[in-house]
Amino acid sequence: MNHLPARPGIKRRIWVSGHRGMVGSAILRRLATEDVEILTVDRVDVDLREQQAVRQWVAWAKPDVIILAAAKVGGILANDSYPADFLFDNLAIETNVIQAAHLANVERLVFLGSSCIYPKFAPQPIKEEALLTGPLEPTNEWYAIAKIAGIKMCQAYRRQYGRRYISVMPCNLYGRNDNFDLATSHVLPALIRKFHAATVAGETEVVVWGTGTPLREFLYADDLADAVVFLIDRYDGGEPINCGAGSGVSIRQLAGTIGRVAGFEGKLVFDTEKPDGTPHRVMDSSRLAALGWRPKTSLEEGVNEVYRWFAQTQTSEPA
Ligand code: GFB
Repeated sequence: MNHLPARPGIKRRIWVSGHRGMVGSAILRRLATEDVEILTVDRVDVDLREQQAVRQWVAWAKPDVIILAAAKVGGILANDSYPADFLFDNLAIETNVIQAAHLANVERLVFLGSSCIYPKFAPQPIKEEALLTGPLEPTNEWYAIAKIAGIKMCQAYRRQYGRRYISVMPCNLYGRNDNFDLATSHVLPALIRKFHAATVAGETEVVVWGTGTPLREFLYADDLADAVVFLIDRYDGGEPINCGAGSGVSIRQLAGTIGRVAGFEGKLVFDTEKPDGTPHRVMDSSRLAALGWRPKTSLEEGVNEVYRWFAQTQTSEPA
């Protein structure tokens, strides 16, 4: 589906920052179906935490649109273990890219945040208005504070300079090119790795962190990519806009789904020494639905796809 019509003879230039990550790579796949010019730059050439390097790159590349998908991300344990890195890296990336966009007169910018910006006990499903109405979840408050600052950067440049920069808040995401490292990943890729390893080795147990009761909402990264491209020309407000799958599942249910996909027949063991994090986190995405966008991929379909992709990378890796 084409969302970004080009003016005759002039292609829009879109810089996807973080193009090697799960979200950025999904956005590249999505933009490949549009008549646009895609710009990317590697981390070795421009470290987004370096202000001067970012300013120079944006001034030179002259994008019409920036999609700010670059971020330091990780699961509950990584967030809890590296607060300084999550706070500094994300603040630096956001402030550098958004200010450089303004200085270079970039027309549109889409900043990607996270559902963890909302208070730990926000009423469910969480509406955009819940922002800054209560304390954050302690395991990820550093990341959340940085992402809230990114929303505020967009709002401030919009208010002071009339910049048309917007913020999109995705729920928990999963997809190809995710981080599958058990110590630092999110739950879905971790469970894909654990169930795959257990099935291949014929093990009878898989360890799931926490109590299994927390509720999360999982969106396929390719669906998010479609929403981001959709929103570039469909939304122009200062308030963040939620982008979720529409319903939540418990971690126990998620483990059941992944176990089924993997063909695992053993039992689940819950390690309650590990943190649960936010008890319930499901967003209200009716603002986005009212604009005419809905996700296409069910959790079962998405998990199937990512499981097959992951299993393939395991067999193709040299022993
Ligand atoms: O995805 P996750 O690491 O982060 O964990 P959050 C979600 C839930 O899954 C927690 C449980 O209750 C975990 O205890 N879980 C069960 C596991 N087994 C595992 C496992 O093997 N690995 C992991 N990682 N979790 C993140 C934030 O919160 O959500 C980030 O830390 C970000 O800042 C992201 O906002 C969207 O969903 O709790």
